[in-house]
Order: sequence, then structure tokens, then C-alpha cells
Amino acid sequence: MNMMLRRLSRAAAAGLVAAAALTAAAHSAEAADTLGSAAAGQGRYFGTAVAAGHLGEADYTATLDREFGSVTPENEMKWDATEPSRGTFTFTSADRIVDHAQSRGMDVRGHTLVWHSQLPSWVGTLGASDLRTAMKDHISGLMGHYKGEIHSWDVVNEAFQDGGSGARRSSPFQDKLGDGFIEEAFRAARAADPAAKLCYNDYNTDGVNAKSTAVYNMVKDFTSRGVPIDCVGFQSHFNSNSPVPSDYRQNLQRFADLGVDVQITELDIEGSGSAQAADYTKVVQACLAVERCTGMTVWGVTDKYSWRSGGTPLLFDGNYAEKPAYDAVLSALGGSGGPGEPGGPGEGTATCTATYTRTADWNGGYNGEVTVTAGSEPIGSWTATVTLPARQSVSALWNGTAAFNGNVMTVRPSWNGALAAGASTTFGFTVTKNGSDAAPAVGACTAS
Ligand code: G2I
Repeated sequence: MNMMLRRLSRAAAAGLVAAAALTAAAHSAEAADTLGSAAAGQGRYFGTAVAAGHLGEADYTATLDREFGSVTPENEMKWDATEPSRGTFTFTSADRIVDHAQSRGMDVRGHTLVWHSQLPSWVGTLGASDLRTAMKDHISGLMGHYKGEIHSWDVVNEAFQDGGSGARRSSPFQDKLGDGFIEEAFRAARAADPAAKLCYNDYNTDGVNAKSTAVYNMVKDFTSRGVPIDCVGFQSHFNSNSPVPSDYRQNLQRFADLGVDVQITELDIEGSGSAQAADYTKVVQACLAVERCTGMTVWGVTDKYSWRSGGTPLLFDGNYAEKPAYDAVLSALGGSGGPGEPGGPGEGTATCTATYTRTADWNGGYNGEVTVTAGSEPIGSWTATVTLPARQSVSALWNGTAAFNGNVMTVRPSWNGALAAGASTTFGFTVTKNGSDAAPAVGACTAS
């Protein structure tokens, strides 16, 4: 079963189809450039941490839905939230975030499987052999629930100590299972969801220092021995005590040179005004300069809900107004778009067209392909709608992400949003006929 099929199945099973998808599609027609679409134009994702408890706040979700292409549950996938007692999994809050994200065509990062913090007390009481089993069961239970739906998982978080020693941090896993627990966790994670990128994630590893070098040596060892690891996450929590390092790009690059992706996973920078904006610019430019830096996530939507709210470290203030740091990030991503500015509301020059062909046909089904072509201006992203004839259903989709409202499928790009003027991309899908051989109707293509 492929990724999209699973994605549709869990959403359908939960009865949570994307009622709001068409609204989202309609608004993207006149939307200004946003963080997500500007980053997509650079082949990157731009995401944010999200708390399920805020999704009911209209301004919060409006900002989230407009600006971001990826979400990371801030606390809802942690061990204490998902397996509070052994073998009993609860996914309600995490599902809320994943369902919300999927209905808007956003991707999801998983955070985090094995971490010394936010660990329920029962884990610490286990002996080594039981702990090993519990760790593997936690990985397979949590990753299994979201199999095919998470683009990257923080498999192990913060396993190294601060300071100059490069030593491992004390935790039940480290103390009882030894250094090998990290490798065991990655192997279990690969088995649980082979499609997910598996990341090691840590803080104070953003520049070249003893801690980042210890992580570097571990990753080098893993890649040389074939231990499955795909990426390294750099949390990037910055303030005056821990400023953006001058060798940030160089550090990201040395990890990328080991053959893994790098991601900026929890970015926030305390401060305000032009100084904060300049620091954000440095971070975005560093990521864009490293080919394998696949995306950035800020650790929250608004200053008022930040874990460091006193330091106002995010891109939107407590009233969801765009801060200078927002403008700086958008501009560093190559975006634009205040009202009336190029790419902004009222400008409206970006267009696209969508055409449909049937590429394969058999008794019970067919494959359809839609070609999306940019008009005379480059586009950062697109949305296309496909209306299915009665009885037909989609069982798989590729090169796009889908949300359903009745028989209307709204498709947004997965990796293929940015198109040069006149350039094309395609997405494809498999339809189960259920007795109807009629052709689907391809509706409006909207560009942003
Ligand atoms: O500490 C910042 C981040 C460092 N890297 C790993 C991240 O997972 C971590 O995130 C923070 C969340 O942003 C906070 O929201 O992790 C904290 C806990 O280690 C989170 O704080 C907790 C509070 O400590 C709890 O009292 C509270 O119940 O958030 C919980 C949910 O609001």
C-alpha cells in the first residue's frame, strides 16, 4: 500500500475528510507569497510547531494555514502524550494535528520517539531487557499508527550532553542499554515505516563544537556501517547566550557531506526588530546555501504561545502581525508580497492551466494524469481540482497531496510546486471504477 493510499485510509477511517479543502484552494488564488510557497519555490519546506489546543483559535489556524507547508506537533507525539501507560496508546491530540495538516495539504514532521524528557515514569522503572522491548514497541506503535504519513521523524532527541566532552547524556536508555540504544532505535524505526526519513535531532549542535562533532562522529559511524539514518535535525534555539553561530552553514554542510539530509527543526531567535530579522536571514541563507538542507521549521506560530514567549522569538507577534523577522525570512526565501506588491494580493498575474489524460485503463480501474502548466509568470505553488464521476473512488495518488470534499479532489504539490513561466509538472492517480467508466472533470488550476 503506498503512502497516499494510507493517508487517505486513516483520514477516511477517522471520518475526517477535508471539508475545508476547497476554501483553502479558493483563498490560494489571491494569496500573496507566503513562507510555505516561497520556500517551495526554493525546493524546501517551511514549517512550524503546532499545539492541538490552539487549533480552535481562528487567527492561529488562519495564520498556520496561510503560511506554512509542514507542521510538527509541539508535544502531542511525545512519549508521555502517546503511551502514558505501557501498551496503551492515545493518539487523539496528535491525530487532530495530523488531520488538520492533511486537510490543508501540509506535510507532518514526527517529534519525537526516544527522548529522556516528557517520558512517563513507568519507562524509568524497567530493567534493561524490558526497556529494550518497550522502546521498540513504542517506536512501532507510534510510527505504525502514522505509517506513510510523516515525512521525517526525530527518532532520537538530545542524546548528547552539553559541554566539551562529547559524552552521551544520562537517561534510562543510555544508562541501561548503553550507546547502542540509538542504533537500535533507528533500526526499529526503519522497520516500522520505511518511507519516513529518520533523523537524529539535538540543540547546541548548530555550529562546529564538541557536541556537534560528537554527533557528527556518530552519524559518520552509522553511515559507514549501514545503520539507517537519513537526516540530522538542528534545533536552532537562539538568543544572546546562544547566538546564530558564524560557522552555521559550514556545520550544516559537513553533515550533508556525510550523505544525510539536514533540517532546521525548532528555529526561534529571541529579540526584536531589525537585529532579530538579520539573524533570521542568516539562518535561512545558511539552509539555502546547503543543497541537502531540505527544510526549516520554526518552533511556533506566534510569540504569545512560544515556550520562550518572554523573548518574542517567532515571526508573528501576539496579535499575529508579521514582524520584521517575517519580512526578512520571506525575502530571504525569494518571496514577496505585501498588498499590491509583486506576487501580493491584487497583483494576480500568476496563472496556471490543468489538462487531463487517461494513461492506463483496465476492467476495474484506470490511471489519470493531470499536467499543470504555469502561465507567463513563474509560480510558487498551485492547486488543481478533479471532480470524480459518481461511484468512482481514488485509491492512490502520486506527485501531489489530495484532500477530498465529497467527490471533489483538491490536489496540491508534494515537491513540484514551483514552476518557471510556461513550465509543466504532472500528478497522477488511480481510480477504482465501481461500475462507472466516465471521465473525471478537471476544474480550475489556481497559482500562487
Ligand atoms: O524546550 C524546547 C524544545 C527543545 N527541543 C525539544 C522540544 O520538544 C522542546 O519543546 C518544548 C515545548 O515547546 C514545550 O511546550 O518541550 C517542552 C517540554 O520539554 C514543552 O513544555 C511543556 C511544559 O513543560 C509542560 O508543563 C506542559 O504541560 O509543555 C507542556 C504542554 O503545554
